[in-house]
Amino acid sequence: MKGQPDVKDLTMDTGVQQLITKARAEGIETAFDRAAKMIQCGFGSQGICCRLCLEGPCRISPNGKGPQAGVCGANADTIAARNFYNHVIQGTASHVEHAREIAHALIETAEGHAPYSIKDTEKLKNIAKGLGIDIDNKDVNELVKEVTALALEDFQKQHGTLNWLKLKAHKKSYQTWENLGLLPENAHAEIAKSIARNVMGADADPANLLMGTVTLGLVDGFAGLHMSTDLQDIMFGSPRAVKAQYRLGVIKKDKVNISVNGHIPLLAEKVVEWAGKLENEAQKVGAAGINVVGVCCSGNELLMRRGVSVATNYASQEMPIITGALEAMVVDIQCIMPGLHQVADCYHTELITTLPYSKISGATHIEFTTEKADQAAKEIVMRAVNNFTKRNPAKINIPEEVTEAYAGFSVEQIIEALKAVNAEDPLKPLVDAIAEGKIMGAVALVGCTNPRRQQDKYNVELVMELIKNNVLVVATGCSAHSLAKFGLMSPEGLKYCGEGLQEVLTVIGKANNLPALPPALHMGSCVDNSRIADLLSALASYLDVGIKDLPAAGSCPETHHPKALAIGTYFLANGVDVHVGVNPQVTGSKMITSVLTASKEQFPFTTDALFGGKLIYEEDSKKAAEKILERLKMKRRIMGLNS
Ligand code: BF8
Ligand code: SF4
Repeated sequence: MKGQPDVKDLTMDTGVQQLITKARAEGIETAFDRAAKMIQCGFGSQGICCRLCLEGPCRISPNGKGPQAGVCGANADTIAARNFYNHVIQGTASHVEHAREIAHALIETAEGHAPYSIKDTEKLKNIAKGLGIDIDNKDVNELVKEVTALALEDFQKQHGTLNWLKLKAHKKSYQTWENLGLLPENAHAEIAKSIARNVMGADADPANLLMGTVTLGLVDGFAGLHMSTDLQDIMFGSPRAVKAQYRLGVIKKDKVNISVNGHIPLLAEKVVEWAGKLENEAQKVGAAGINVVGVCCSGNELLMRRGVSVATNYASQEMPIITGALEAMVVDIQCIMPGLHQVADCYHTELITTLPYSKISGATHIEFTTEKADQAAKEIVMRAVNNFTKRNPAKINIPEEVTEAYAGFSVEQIIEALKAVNAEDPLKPLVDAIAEGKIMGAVALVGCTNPRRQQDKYNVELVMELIKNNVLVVATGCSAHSLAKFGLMSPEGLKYCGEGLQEVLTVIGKANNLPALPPALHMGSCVDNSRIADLLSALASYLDVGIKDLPAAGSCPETHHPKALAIGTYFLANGVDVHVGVNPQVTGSKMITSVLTASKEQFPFTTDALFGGKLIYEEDSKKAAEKILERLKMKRRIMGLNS
């Protein structure tokens, strides 16, 4: 079609380019083309459009020439603060609901009502001990019941603070939050309070609204991210290093292909299990077997624990369907494009929703409950098998490329790898390398891909720049997939690293029978950003400093989801600098922009002054890398290290 952008400008992934071209030829519109057509609202882009009541919508004029307050008198600062808060509310609610689902599944498992088992009893015992539970003479099911009772208490307790916050928070961060009166009470109450205070005519003090946002960021971190990861590890096992395949070439022409897309691994795990059990059914319809592939964070969950291949990440989630060889796309919740349905309609692919509160009109709905997990998974796999015969061979076009890369770097795995270098004091080699300047610092690449940005380019460019400057990189979410595709999660990526980092990765790699560790370590899905926090917390405790003192930062160059803002708030509250490469929609307020992005020397009331970390908004990856490096060096100087 005339006027459409060149596919090369939409994504760096040649497989995705191939399929956007195919979709265009078939008259199918994808997210990339929709994004190119979308006219962005200038007011919304700057966070100064308010739709909180029916007096509005009200828009503040950013150039000062038009209205400077909404009908009720709310100014740009209040409106931008509320909009930011609303994003964080949405993100937090998503993660908290994820954690609650897993807690319930664990209880049902312990009570014998759900067809799952407890895979990591070691982690169960550690978490139980950390929560203050006496573990002596108790069997696994008793311990699960006690641990999950304390998890569910975090959704209802009326006094004190979250059990998971007490379990996981670094003591210095805890002190800061307590001193500022920011400790959350219970997850559900904090979400409800946040909605109530953010409503028209309630809290209108932008500074106070931002403090409320931080409390919610803590809820996201502890009752969302940490709780989800911990309970999932107990149930499905803590990840260990795996070699896996990435890119659309993991879809196999001769097999029944099923993709899982979403976040909560309860159903995805079962789909993999049933795919294994029903191989013979696939052979009956002429297929060579059943191939489950991952998309987005469900993909990461299966990848980390089972080495399941990842087909693609967020922005290109429609592409597996466009190969013409996908029999079913199974989705649960979050980051699932409603547009999948329109694309699936053009093929034989069955889009299957599974949760009662997350449906897409026109999709097949097979309700998933933990009690009936086996029935649901079996039905899904059988539907996919039956769909194999409905393929249109003329429409099949699967990109060939596949990249091999490592994943599975839980904190447990990282410590294990370090123990091969120093069994008694595993963190010492890492800390020494940081002190000697062989490693300049650590950056977590997190978040998404976004159809508005050239896919993978910004994630990859930023990391290339960082590792060249000896920054150790860990990654989660869809951004990890970007890095894997371009060789940064394999020992071959060593050639892109600076000398110091090369040396350290080689020593640790060799001690673990690898030529080197990959320059970027895949730590999991988005809830697994908790693993990054755990690693930082362990390093801070080892050095007897705060997390805020470490030369560490987070970065999401291609993010799109409110969850990323919730996660970012949690890391800012710990004093970790957070870079975003996509407009955070607050720039219409000088005050909010300053609080979040100015350093403590520039402005007295900033997240930098209060917590020790600030937001860096920079769309250009090279410039972002420079800004991140500058902050890492500043933190090194404060710690007395050479920069
Ligand atoms: O939680 S990285 S696009 S799939 S929001 Fe979504 Fe972003 Fe992917 Fe996972 Ni996270
Ligand atoms: Fe307008 Fe105020 Fe209503 Fe927002 S809350 S829409 S600014 S009147």
